[in-house]
Amino acid sequence: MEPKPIDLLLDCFRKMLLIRRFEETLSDLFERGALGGTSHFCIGQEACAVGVISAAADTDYIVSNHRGHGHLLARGLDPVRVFGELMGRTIGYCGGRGGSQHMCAMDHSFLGTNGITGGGIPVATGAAFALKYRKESRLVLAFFGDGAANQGTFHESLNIASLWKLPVLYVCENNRYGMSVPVSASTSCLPIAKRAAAYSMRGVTADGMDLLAVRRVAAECIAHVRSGAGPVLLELETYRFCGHSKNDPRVYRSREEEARWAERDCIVLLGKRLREEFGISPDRLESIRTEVDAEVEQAVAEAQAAPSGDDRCALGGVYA
Ligand SMILES: Cc1ncc(C[n+]2csc(CCOP(=O)(O)OP(=O)(O)O)c2C)c(N)n1
Repeated sequence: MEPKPIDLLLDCFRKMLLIRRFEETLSDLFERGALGGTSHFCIGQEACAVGVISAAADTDYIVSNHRGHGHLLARGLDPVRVFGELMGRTIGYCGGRGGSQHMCAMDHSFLGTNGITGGGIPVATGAAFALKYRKESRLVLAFFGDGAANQGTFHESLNIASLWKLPVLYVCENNRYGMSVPVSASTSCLPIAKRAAAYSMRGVTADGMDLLAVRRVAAECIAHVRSGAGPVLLELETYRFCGHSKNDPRVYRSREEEARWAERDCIVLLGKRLREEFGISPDRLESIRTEVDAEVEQAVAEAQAAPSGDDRCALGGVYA
């Protein structure tokens, strides 16, 4: 039986909180020296991942980028195993070998995060070709940033996907910056969705801070793609509240600009709508928050207690 619309929205709210708490906790772990290397957090962009992925089927493929924890958790992956992967534990989705930027979960139709800017776009396009070739009704969600939309891979992929009417929804999370470069200084054509016209395909822009808007527009795009009418380019206007990666003092933008975007925090906006339009009590929302906080704390403890990979594990999956 289909869940009631309000239950779906509450689940979206819960997932957005889970992603936010997960990323904040990860940031703390780095600061305390409990984790090495770096990571890219998606704090602020939660409505994009949750809105699009909740509008798709669980069997639709996902291809993600370097900022992929939100996409993984929105698909319903186990936070213990995502933390485990980041900590190099054998319980991680790739046995702890992949880490943040090389994490896949084939049994969740998650084809992987990807550290190469724009690198996932042709992977998604190839997967869409395979689906069409096999006459499957599934489609591919390809997530990438505004910076990636300036890579050759973006243009090559959209061209062939449109020509061959491949079942792929290209989702550009325009968070206004590629590292320190504002989109206005890097991109000749704005909004980015307008570029779809160059490839005779549909291009749509939506408010990436409004979960309900993202879900509604994504559902329309997905229906179009699944009907066989060809790919769609969906651009979501959003903002990363954090730096590009772990050590980024954000000298390239003002605190005033950040404060303006913080007023449109997608979690705060959804909470407000759930209370005012759907009659959900503040207590109920607060108890979801408390549950999520406890779940994340428990997930970190379980992942930390799990065994680390050894030499044998490191060589697993090496065939030649
Ligand atoms: C081919 C390639 N060039 C450069 C980089 C370095 N790099 C890592 S993330 C990033 C910015 C990507 O910006 P965007 O696509 O807008 O995604 P965002 O980080 O904003 O989510 C760059 C240039 C890279 N990883 N791969």
